[in-house]
Amino acid sequence: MRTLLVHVRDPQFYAYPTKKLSARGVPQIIGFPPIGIMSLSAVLKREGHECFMFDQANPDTPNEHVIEQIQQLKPDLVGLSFLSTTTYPYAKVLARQIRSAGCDMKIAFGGVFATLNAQRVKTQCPEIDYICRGDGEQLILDLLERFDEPDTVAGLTWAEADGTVRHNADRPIERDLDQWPFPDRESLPLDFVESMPLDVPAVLSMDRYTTMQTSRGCPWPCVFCDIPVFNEGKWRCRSPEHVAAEMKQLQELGYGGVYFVDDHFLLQPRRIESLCDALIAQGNTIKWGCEGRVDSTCMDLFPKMAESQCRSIMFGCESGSQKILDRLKKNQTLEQVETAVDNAKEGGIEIAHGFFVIGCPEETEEDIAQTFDFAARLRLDSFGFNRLCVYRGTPLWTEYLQRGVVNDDEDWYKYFKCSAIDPTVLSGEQIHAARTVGMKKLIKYKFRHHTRQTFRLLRRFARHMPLKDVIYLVIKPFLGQKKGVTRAEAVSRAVEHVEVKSAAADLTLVPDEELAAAIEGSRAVTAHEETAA
Ligand code: B12
Repeated sequence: MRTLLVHVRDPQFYAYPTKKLSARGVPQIIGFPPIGIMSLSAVLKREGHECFMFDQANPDTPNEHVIEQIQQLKPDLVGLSFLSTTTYPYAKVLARQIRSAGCDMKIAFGGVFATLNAQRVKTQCPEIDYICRGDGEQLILDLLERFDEPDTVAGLTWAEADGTVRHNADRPIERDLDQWPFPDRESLPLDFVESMPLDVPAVLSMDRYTTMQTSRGCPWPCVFCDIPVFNEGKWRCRSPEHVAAEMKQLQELGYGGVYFVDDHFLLQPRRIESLCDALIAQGNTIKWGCEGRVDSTCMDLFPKMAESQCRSIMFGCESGSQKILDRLKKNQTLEQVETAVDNAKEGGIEIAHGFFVIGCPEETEEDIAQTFDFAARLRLDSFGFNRLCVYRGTPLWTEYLQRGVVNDDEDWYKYFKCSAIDPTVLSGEQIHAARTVGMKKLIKYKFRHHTRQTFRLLRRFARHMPLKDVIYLVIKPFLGQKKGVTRAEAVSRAVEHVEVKSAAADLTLVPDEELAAAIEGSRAVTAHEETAA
């Protein structure tokens, strides 16, 4: 059968075309590749199905183009894949446009947001035939085989002819991940490069870049994360041999950077050790990066990870206040954060990155100041400070329901900065002011006390960004507010994403009837700002 898969995304959010062709002669995108649809494509092709992929990070494949292709290729199934609440508005509009162009094949949604909100999504989007929940590999095969018996496909949400929504039983969590082929990265005529201006400096290189998932899930109950619900609190992994074989294939294909998008990579010491041994034995040259908790028991393996080309580890540090760490149910201490970062640096990891959140419930300006001071003292090479947001499916959302801060029926498809809705959170202005003060202190401290480390990082930035933009990044917190968008501000916005994230959050609040116009409007504003810049 023939399937057409689209990775839906807001092209202005986390994906920037470089406006040049890659060495392979295809458009080059700064961003993460859509390994969800790439994984499905590999499985479909292995079973003899045809599969065509589109990633809307590519400015040449807007909705109109995708619809034209659907009309030409006449697939049996169109699968729309999207990650988060922020992309749901775009997926909704695309589905409606496909239907209004007269296409009548089956359409399916998949991904984390659709999984966690399946029945509501099916009710709000009657244009969609199926919501595919959880892992998609076996599900999509079963669906193609039993199109006309949707009640027999586990993990499917669909509707009877009279509109009654049916929510089939969950699919048992798949533990044997080695059975799946490596993602089909070569069929999509796009190359990805990481580097700036992403706000997650995965491995910071200008080489051909991709992501890989070596395990799925995370069992910890952090209040802001929905992954334990998506994975039923379970963690499962691929064998080290399977992962090493994929790295070998990527090396042969000319990839230079790989980021493991596992929810918690640093979990099983024996597995990591075997993987590193295999990578070292096969002469791996790909720089790789991963994320993990600071209470990992794998820290004695950091030197071996570095030897196998692990360049970066991203830690969920979150806060410099123990009170806030406890409020977020991080189950970690400030000492553990410090030890993990020290161990990474001692172990030879080039980039230790810290993720922090500000704007948390019960957080004071003093707590925010402590967070910036803590980040300054830690031996981190890079850091990101995000405003805490709340999504349906997280423990924080459940708390907000109980406190009457959100309402499931009205708010399920929205995404809120906590400061916008929770009275126990400082106001947006207070957080912004505390952030500016904290950032200034942090930058001064880094230059004074971690001088070599800071210059090394700036030099790395300068390899991938114009020097004046790097300088602007450093001095921005010291500048006052200006009117209009300067070129440097546009770059900084791309790097920091603060306004872009805000706009994405606002878009989820727009009523359905106004959605298409709002998306067009936001594109027009961005295009205008780019011209002005
Ligand atoms: C890598 C990543 C990113 C990358 C982008 C990756 C990309 N391709 O564009 C970056 C860093 C840019 C990013 C940004 C954001 N992210 Co993010 N991200 C992830 C992460 C860690 C891994 C995603 C991934 O690659 N998974 C691996 C692939 C193989 O899995 P998959 O895509 O889910 O696909 C599988 C199934 O879902 C299913 N499937 C998917 N689509 C379809 C379609 C069909 C038809 C079928 C049958 C099946 C199916 O089959 C696939 C194979 O099993 C996830 C966490 C997670 N575990 O999912 C968070 C996650 C998706 N991100 C999240 C968030 C919040 C964001 C941001 C909004 C953050 C922000 N405020 O800026 C942005 C939004 C970006 C966007 N455009 O949507 C949340 C989403 C929560 C929510 N309810 O919205 C998650 C779940 C993290 C979390 N812990 O909460 N993210």
